[in-house]
Amino acid sequence: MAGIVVVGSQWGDEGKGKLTNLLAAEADMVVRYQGGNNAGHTIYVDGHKFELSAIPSGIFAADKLAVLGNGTVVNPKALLAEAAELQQEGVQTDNLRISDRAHVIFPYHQLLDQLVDEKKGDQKIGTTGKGIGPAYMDKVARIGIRMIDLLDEAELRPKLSYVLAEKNEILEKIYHHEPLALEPLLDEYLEYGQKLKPYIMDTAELINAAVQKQQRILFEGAQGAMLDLDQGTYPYVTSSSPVGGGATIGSGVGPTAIQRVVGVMKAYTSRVGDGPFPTELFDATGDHIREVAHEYGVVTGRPRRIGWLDTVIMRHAARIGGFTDLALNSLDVLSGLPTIKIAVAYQLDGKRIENYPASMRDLERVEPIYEELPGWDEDLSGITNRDDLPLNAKHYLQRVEALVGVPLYTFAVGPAKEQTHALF
Ligand code: 2SA
Ligand code: MG
Repeated sequence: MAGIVVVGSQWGDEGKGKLTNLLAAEADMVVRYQGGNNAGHTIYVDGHKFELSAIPSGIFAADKLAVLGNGTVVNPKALLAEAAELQQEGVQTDNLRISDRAHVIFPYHQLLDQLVDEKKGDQKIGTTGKGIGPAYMDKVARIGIRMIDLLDEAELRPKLSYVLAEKNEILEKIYHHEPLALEPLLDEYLEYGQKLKPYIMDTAELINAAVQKQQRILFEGAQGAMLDLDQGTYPYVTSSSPVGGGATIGSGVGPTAIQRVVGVMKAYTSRVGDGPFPTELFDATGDHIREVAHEYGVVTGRPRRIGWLDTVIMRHAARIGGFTDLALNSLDVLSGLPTIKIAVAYQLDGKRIENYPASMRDLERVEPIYEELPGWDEDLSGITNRDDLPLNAKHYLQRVEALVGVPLYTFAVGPAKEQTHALF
């Protein structure tokens, strides 16, 4: 292994952090390549629960580098606060590296994120409100400010005064919000630059040097395939590319640096935020799963929407992401359900469709075609071997592999590291 990418195959919160933390033990470097502090990765280390948003899960292994690649967006204030929290818990953060080319999230991004989504009314995206979309907008519009700019006032001042004037006009004219002042903002961000200076560097050079040396690099995706800007349920997506391919652009390596793509999935589906969700459950089963699995947003605390496993989206995710393996989490959550459903296709206007439609109107109208499997009652939390699973749970895993068309690499029966079991 040189490059392995861990990606979400649903709408995020599949348990990627847990798997990356596990795999980090064997990696030399963990790299985040997209997104920012909209991510919420829950990780248990020695029985202690950590919730990471801005920092890569690799941070817990002091001898590995935890890298924020050029494709990420960085909120320096949130990043420093998260690092301070980790330090308080005894986790050192000297192994953090931040790309000099990563874009910076400013307070106006966060303000606009919230104001724009609010204004959309029933068309809102339901963003995390962290300024992610507006920061990527500025990047694409070529008016973004990068980490490197925070290290040089002569660079930052003209850029920030131009952008801020533009943002203030929008804030005042469209949203009737008071303008933000330049000088205090400039001072604040120059100070962040000084604090983060030891970590800011050309991370693509760092990562490519590791590739040359045949080191093991773990690329840690945030969010999931269905939130991908190109391949997800657009416009109900995030503004980056969580899919496997995003790892190359977002960290500055070529596609040849990647050998494996592990698609992380849950044994059911969850979604936080708005947008179509064909297998969504509005009944007691959905509530039961939400409570058993404690499905609430890590960043925002929002209750997550719950549904049955949908293999139409899983096949879509596997295809566009180039999955070589699947990692299935939360199998234990399904214990006690008499029947478990898996969507195998959709019905649209009386026709069976196997693929994920691009039209959101179609997607809102599709009816999932379910396969019903018998459940199991046993508590799975202590099971360490696939062969020891109850017959119906074993059968369930086989159906998932067959329907998605990708073999399972791991399955997990609980949140702890020890409850994820590699299959080879
Ligand atoms: P944004 O803020 O622009 O990225 O929001 C756009 C959509 O992407 C969704 N999104 C997420 N979905 C699941 N998990 C995420 N991270 C947190 C978590 C979310 C939270 O782990 O629970 O705490 O609410 C995440 N980040 C972005 C978002 O809901 C929008 O649908
Ligand atoms: Mg999450």
